[in-house]
Amino acid sequence: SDYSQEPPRHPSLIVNAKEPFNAEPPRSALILSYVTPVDMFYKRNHGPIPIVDDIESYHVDVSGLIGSPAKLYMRDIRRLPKYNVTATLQCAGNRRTAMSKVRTVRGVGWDISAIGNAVWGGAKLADVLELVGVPKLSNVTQSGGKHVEFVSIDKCKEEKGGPYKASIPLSQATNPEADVLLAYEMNGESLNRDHGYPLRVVVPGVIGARSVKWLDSINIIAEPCQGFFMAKDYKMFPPTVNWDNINWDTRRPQMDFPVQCAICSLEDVIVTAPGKVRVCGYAASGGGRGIERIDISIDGGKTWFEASRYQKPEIPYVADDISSDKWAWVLFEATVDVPGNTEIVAKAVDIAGNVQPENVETIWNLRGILNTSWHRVQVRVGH
Ligand code: MTE
Ligand code: MO
Repeated sequence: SDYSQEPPRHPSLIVNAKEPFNAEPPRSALILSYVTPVDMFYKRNHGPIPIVDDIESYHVDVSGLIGSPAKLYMRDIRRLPKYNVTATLQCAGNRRTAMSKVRTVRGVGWDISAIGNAVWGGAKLADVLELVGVPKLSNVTQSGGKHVEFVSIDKCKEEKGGPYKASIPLSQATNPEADVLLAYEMNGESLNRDHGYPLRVVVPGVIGARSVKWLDSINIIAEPCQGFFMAKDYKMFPPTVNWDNINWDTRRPQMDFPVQCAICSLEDVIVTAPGKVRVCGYAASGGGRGIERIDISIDGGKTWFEASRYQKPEIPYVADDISSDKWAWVLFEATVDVPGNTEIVAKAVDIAGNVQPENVETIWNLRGILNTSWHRVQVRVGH
């Protein structure tokens, strides 16, 4: 593979793997703004960043179980109504490093910043599919299509040199309220190469792995995509499953992400004088389930109080209304008084009442995905 033409990146990103390039911002930088700046947004790749230099001839082929195949050029996609959707993208591997401390897991290590919140601009996939003859709110096409597969331009070793791919159900793809986008803008600017130029899928509320970058083609298919990242990766296994007894077919590809939160204003272990400490972070839940509240403890989880939260600042380049913010994270804040050595904990509750699990041990899995355990910070008080 050729990594000689990678785009420039912000020097303060923490690089977890160089080739393919995988990097996240320092946790303290992640919460400086509600909308994550593009250069500070985590980058998760499985191969070299493709180069699309002829935007005139660039197009998406739509085929499979539809009436007739179609070719969509950028001008066709830009002609459709444009939506700005504020959505948090989170890698299923976020917080993997902490899970690997329980027992070894396989995968790129991530601290707590494999997540970001952006305003994605583009056409709704439901409109795109309607344009090629698949009506809104379809569960199945006339020829039996039930899933929408996205195939990329990039090449990755897991696919034996083939492209990255993923699929979502047709019912989600054709539902305008699911806000699935073919996005050509990120935070009001043209998408950059790292994040999928010229066109990427954004599936709000779902693990990042399904938001295929550098879209090459769309296939309407009968069964979920059998690509590596759907069939042999990004599945959640119980703690008893190991590399000797794993049977990938027993589990569904992970789609929605569970309720999550993390403290970003403090490192895992802090040394401080007695007194006030600012506890700030993010909370998000998948499937369009917003955040109900964030609980903070300064005694390791014995007693709790509620953090204050905010979600809706003015976003200048979004004309009138953000069509919805149910896909977006909330940032939270609390100022606490630390009496002595202790553990600060944060846990979030989503609008369905789902709560984060107390311990990482109970959700340990061999791929190290979906570490959503209570986020803990050790406080050592010095004088
Ligand atoms: N799309 C392609 N074509 N290739 C990839 O490697 N990585 C996926 C997804 N889409 C990937 C991809 C994963 S695992 C995640 S978490 C998100 O993209 C990351 O998107 P970002 O790099 O824009 O943050
Ligand atoms: Mo990911």
